[in-house]
Amino acid sequence: MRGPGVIEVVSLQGRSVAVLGLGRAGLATAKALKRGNADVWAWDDDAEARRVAAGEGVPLVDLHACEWSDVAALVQSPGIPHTHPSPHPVAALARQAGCEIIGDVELLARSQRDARYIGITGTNGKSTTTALIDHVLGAAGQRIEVGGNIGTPALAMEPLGSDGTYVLEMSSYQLELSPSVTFDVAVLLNISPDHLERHRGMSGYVAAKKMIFQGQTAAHTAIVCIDDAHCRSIFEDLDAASGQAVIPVSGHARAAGGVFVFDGVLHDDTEGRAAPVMDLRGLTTLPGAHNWQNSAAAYAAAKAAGAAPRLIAEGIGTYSGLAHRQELVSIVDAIAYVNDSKATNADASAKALACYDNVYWIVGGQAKHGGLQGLEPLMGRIRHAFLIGEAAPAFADSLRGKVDISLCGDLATAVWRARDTAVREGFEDAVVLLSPACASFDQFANFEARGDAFRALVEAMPAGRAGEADGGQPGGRPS
Ligand code: UMA
Repeated sequence: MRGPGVIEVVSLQGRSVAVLGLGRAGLATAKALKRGNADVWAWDDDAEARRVAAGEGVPLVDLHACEWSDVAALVQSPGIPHTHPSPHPVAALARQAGCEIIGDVELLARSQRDARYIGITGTNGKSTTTALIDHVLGAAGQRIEVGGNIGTPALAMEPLGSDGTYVLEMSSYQLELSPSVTFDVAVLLNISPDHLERHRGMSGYVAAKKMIFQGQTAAHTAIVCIDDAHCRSIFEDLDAASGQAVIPVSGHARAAGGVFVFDGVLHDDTEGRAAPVMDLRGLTTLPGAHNWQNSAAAYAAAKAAGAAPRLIAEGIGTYSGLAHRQELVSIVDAIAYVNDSKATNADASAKALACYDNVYWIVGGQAKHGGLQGLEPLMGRIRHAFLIGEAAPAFADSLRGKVDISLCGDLATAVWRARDTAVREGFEDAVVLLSPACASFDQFANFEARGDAFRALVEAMPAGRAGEADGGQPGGRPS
């Protein structure tokens, strides 16, 4: 249930507020501040972004060369460094002038004080868990707005009163810029190395993730997945401090007093009965063991937010999945086509590869540090790898001798060759999987554009055995 309206940030009415970065988050911030009658000084280092912002009525001031003594706050886009590896020059000027540096979620919490807040963080799975909580609570009849790192900027959501809940995916960047946000329900999924240069190493990254629990008291709930050592230690600290309610969650092992998945069955032990709730095996929109962790965390969060267990289970069962994350695009001639374009590193691709037995794998793009490292145990699942983009020659070297490979250059060639090969080999449960383990920027604007291109190619694919559609030429494409 969604109501109409726009957020006005009135807490800075009449004050000068600097906004740095005019992407999605910054533009929404500048507009919400302007609606609340703040004196907005907005800036982006990119001339095109400034041109777009000016066209939308956002006042521009060069923040590199302005008078900082009267500025009440600097609101930064989350991706712009304010401490490490080195502070952006504008952040350095603001700090010198004693001006607070915050992000859009902080402004949301200051302006929508009556609403409830659910925050979700973790290295992997946070978008899926956020979307799942949104879906489950929405299906249970609650008034929900969903945003944050998942895509909709915090200040582009609608205003909510005490009957509403913001469900926010929180990146480590956003957590660092939200010094006074306290979540009624806070979820930490997992922690593995990521964004280390921005947090000055692993301990800084873990500390940023831990901020999801800041300010919580007995009225709040902390949900911590205990499947990795960092999160287990955070759980133990919170549990020992006995401030908020602390619920342990596991995607693969029993978690006393918490919510866990064992042998694919979701269990609820929060009332001391370890009651089986639902079988997660066979949910095609939540494939793989990594999604068991996401489902268990979403169940725990929705229950803490007051939804009935029966409605939560129904909601998990009817979840339709997120685009670009193991998204089943279509089944053509008994071959499944799966779009996992969001998998921009080997760790993310590993999770998808582990879900299928006969994979025709489209991989490549702009390689990340470590390349395909860590994927060796999954090679038995790959029938053939179709290599695209800049990374193709290096990936060919690392895959040669382990799996069959084809150098395809672009995505369209890879899709059609994968289709031909899968049809010809005739394995049961064959999957053509786009899971690139790479950034997209060498050939696409972003991972969404890459996934959309894959979807369009699959949707344009006629049924009928490969090669027959164009008169029997193997590898042929329809016009
Ligand atoms: N900019 C400068 N100076 C700089 C660097 C950047 O002016 O030195 C400007 C850029 O020109 C750009 C703007 O700052 O115009 C920032 O744009 P952006 O694309 O980085 O950010 P937004 O469009 O505002 O998107 C942000 C989040 N981006 C990042 O955290 C990098 C989005 O998360 C989020 O969905 C969106 O706000 C809405 O809340 C994306 C992301 O990549 C998905 N997140 C990272 C991740 O998931 O790993 C953390």
